[in-house]
Amino acid sequence: MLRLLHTSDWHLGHTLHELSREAEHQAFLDWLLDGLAEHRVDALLIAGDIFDTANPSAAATACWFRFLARARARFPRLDIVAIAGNHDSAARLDAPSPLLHELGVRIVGALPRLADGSLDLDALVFALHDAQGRVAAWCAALPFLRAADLPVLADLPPDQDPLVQGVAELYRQVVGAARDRALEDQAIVAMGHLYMVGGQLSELSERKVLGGNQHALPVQIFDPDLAYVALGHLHRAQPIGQRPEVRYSGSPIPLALDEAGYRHQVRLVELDGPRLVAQHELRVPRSVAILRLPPDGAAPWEQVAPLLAALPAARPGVDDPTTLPLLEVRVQLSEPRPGLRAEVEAALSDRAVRLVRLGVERLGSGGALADGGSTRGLGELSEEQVLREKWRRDYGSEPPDPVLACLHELLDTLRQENAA
Ligand SMILES: [Mn+2]
Repeated sequence: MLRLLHTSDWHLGHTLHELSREAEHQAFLDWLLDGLAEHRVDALLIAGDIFDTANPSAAATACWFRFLARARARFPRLDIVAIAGNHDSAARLDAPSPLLHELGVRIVGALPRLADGSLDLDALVFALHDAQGRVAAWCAALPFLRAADLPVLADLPPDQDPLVQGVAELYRQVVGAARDRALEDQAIVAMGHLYMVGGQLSELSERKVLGGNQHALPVQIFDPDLAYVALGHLHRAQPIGQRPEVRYSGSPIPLALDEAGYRHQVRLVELDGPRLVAQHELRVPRSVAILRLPPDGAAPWEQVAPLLAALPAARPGVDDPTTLPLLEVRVQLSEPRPGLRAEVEAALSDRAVRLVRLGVERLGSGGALADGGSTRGLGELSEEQVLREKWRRDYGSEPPDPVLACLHELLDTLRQENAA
């Protein structure tokens, strides 16, 4: 029996509308270490996007190394394999490899090649060991692939996409090398950071991938003899192509406000001999709450204000400011309210929350003046007509008289100044 724990898309160093996620990441990593013990995990697979940016902060880098050091100290026999995602700098992830290799941590940042240009398969295929220290599986790991990583395939039929076939060819080579090494009772596991056909995006938080991998890849690039495929890139956990063994684990913490209602997880995978026998979702506890008020979408300020007033009061000196709930406020406007942000901030000044976003919804269609039916140019409209049109678009109503009076007063002043 071999127990794998599959996770991805940690995005260490992530900020949500400029608020640090350090406390959430730390809580996740503490929970993960305990989970590795509780579930007697033999191998930890981290399928890319370890960091949020190619140039992670010192704090994010320290968090990564601290995790690896603690995992190694606590679980001397745990196999750890991590690949680069599209957010990671491959070179930066690889840099400490000589040191980490000595600690039994396998990192695949850039695609490693030998002097003759062929893949360095020994740097892409790793033995995974069971609790008795026997090799129980082989892991074929490819990092996020860029267009320049892909082989140029001669004689490709015109109906075949060269990028898709290039990725498929690399998996053929690396999985083939794992097969060459595997005995009959040893499983083969693959890892990748890519966008698969049929994958469900979390609307706001996955960066559109560049070059070769903006193409969604068909699930057939993974042969049916693979016991499990640990994928990264999509932030919601899901199997692909009705193949329960081809899986995204999703990210462990919410990376966008629209993930507030989604339960983040890591995957616990059990292999027996060459076969997958069970997999479980391990839900990651939410260490920092995400609140959206009102919960069902924007409402007029008069309805939102009491909701904010009802939030728990701040307890200075008692609350840990880094773990206070993150709050999105959604207000519907039927007319301009220039002081809204100040009003919201004042309402929250003594509440135990952190404002991440103030969303404003206007009642009108919100289109630009040029959209819409009118074929008249701006020069053919009077100033008042422009204001009326714009107001209708934004608020779905006619501007109130005092606003129109203000406009005419302003125009009179301008005309007098021009005449003088
Ligand atoms: Mn990601």
